Amino acid sequence: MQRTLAIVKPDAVAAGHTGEILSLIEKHGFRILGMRMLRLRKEQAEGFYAVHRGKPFYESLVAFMTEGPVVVAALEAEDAVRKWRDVMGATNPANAAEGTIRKRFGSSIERNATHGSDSPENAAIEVAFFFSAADLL
Ligand code: FUP
Repeated sequence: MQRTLAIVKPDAVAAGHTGEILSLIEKHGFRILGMRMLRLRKEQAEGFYAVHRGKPFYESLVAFMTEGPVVVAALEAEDAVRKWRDVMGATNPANAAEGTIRKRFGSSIERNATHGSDSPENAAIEVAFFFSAADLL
C-alpha cells in the first residue's frame, strides 16, 4: 500500500467541486486516511512549493493557493501516487485527457483544481506537512 497527498485547490473549492472530487477519490478506490479544510497561510504555501521558489510562476502560484480554502487529504491505495496523478490528468488542463479532474475542473496551468504528490518520497513529506501520524486513521 502507498500513500499520496491530494489537495482540492482554491479554484475547485470556490466553484463547489469539493464533493464531486472527493466522490471520485472514493470511486477510484482510495482510502481517505485523513482530511481537513484550511486556508493556507502565505508561509505555508511558500514552504509547500519551495521546490518552485525562483521560478517565474512561483509568486502567482502562492497567491492563488492562499486566495481561499483548500481541502487536503491523505490517500492510500496500491500505487497511489501514479493512480491519483492519472485521475487528475496533466498539469495543464489543456493537455489533460478527457474525463480527468483537471480537464473537467481546471481552467489554466495554475488554476488546475487539484494537487497530487509526484513520488512516494515526496508523498511522505507532503502528508507530514499537513498531518501528524496520530491524525491518520
Ligand atoms: P504537478 O506535479 O502536476 O502539480 O505540477 P508541477 O509540480 O510541475 O507544478 C506545481 C504547480 O505549479 C502546478 F500545479 C501549477 C503550477 N505551475 C504553474 O502555475 N505554471 C507552470 O508553468 C508550471 C506549474
